[in-house]
Amino acid sequence: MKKDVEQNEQMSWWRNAKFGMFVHWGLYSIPAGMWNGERVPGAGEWIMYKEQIPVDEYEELANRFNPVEFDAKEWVSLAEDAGMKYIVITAKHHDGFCMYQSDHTEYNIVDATPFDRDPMAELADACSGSEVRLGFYYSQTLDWHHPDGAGNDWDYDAEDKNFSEYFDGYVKPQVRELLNKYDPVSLMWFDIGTPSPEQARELRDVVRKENPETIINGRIDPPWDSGICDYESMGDNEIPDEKVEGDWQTPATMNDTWGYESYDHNWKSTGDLIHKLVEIASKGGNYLLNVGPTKEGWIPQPSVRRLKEMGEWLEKYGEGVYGTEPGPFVERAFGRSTRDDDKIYLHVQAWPSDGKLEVENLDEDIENAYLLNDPKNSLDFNVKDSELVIDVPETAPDSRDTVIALEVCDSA
Ligand code: H79
Repeated sequence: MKKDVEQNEQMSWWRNAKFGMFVHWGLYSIPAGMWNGERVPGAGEWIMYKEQIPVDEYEELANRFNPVEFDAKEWVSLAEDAGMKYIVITAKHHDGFCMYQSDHTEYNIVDATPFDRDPMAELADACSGSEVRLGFYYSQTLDWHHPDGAGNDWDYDAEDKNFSEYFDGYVKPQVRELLNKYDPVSLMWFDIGTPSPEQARELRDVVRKENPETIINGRIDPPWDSGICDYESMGDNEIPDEKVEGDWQTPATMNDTWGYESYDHNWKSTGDLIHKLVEIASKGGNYLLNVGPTKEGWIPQPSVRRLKEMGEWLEKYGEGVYGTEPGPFVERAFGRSTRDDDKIYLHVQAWPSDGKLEVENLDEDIENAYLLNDPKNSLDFNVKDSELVIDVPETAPDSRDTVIALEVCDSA
């Protein structure tokens, strides 16, 4: 499923990045999964739709949105600590509320809330003083607030809707506005597909015209494989079984929701998250891992802890992730592999109990082997038939994933 990639050069930072932070934050963070005292099952950012909350009533949430604990610098430094190279945040999700000051609607965080600050401007500012790039999620098709947007048939009669009016008169100007106002926007993340390929192309052209370097994700594109985008978007939390040619990304949650839900404690362990990052890298992809900040502007502590632990792991073993490509094999009993031009990285997740790591059918000339956390000390190894056997310490330096670097002879 090779994508017809439009921009090779602009993609290079993203290819190297491998790991980004997704942020779902909006009015839905206030009810946090509860409506009229009851839990609403499913993802928190869908609450307006699931409860068919009338626009007038949902709008009232804005009067109470005052996330005074929001600190853009802290979020960006958390991303840095986690080893994440970019942030993609909801500028507008399906509920239609704009998390930035827009000239095209007053239904935005600056004009409609007591908070009276523009968190997107603050984030853009914080990112500009860091290595972390900024991207925006923008719901281009669903908009439950706009009378001509798709999805809300409890307030608006579908027959009265004029989607082109919404798309041409509102979506395109807002996308232009975002790209202009928060320049540079490194990535635009659209969702669920645009109704027609023509509209997807037009929207792509709006982005290209404002900033040719902005990367566009796969969900701008209705069939998702006609090459209107710059990379393929997998389904939510979907990791493909095998390696995939071309550029792709898995957007994923740390628990079972994108927007904050007060009662969702079903957190994946740090080990599981590291395994997912490595699995995605080993298949050539990019991991966009979500946090759902609270109505106060806090990133939930369980997320912070996991992200910091991932960052500590990446601090030691990141060379086996960033800038890598799929390795010589997708999966072995002990773990996975990635590679770059002169090294293969073995991600050992099931440590051998006898101090011997056996790697069969590795058709490469190995010159040197060492643990990435201890590069000065080479590991002894020998090759018999086509089996490589490496002498490794008895206990795993990291029981979740220890990376062994194999320097390979330049065969090119
Ligand atoms: O932003 C996150 C989701 O809100 C968004 N994509 C990720 C990144 C998304 N948009 N659409 N979908 C996901 C598909 C949604 C399906 C469902 Fe439902 C929403 C299943 C349950 C709630 C729609 C409403 C189908 C049943 C009820």
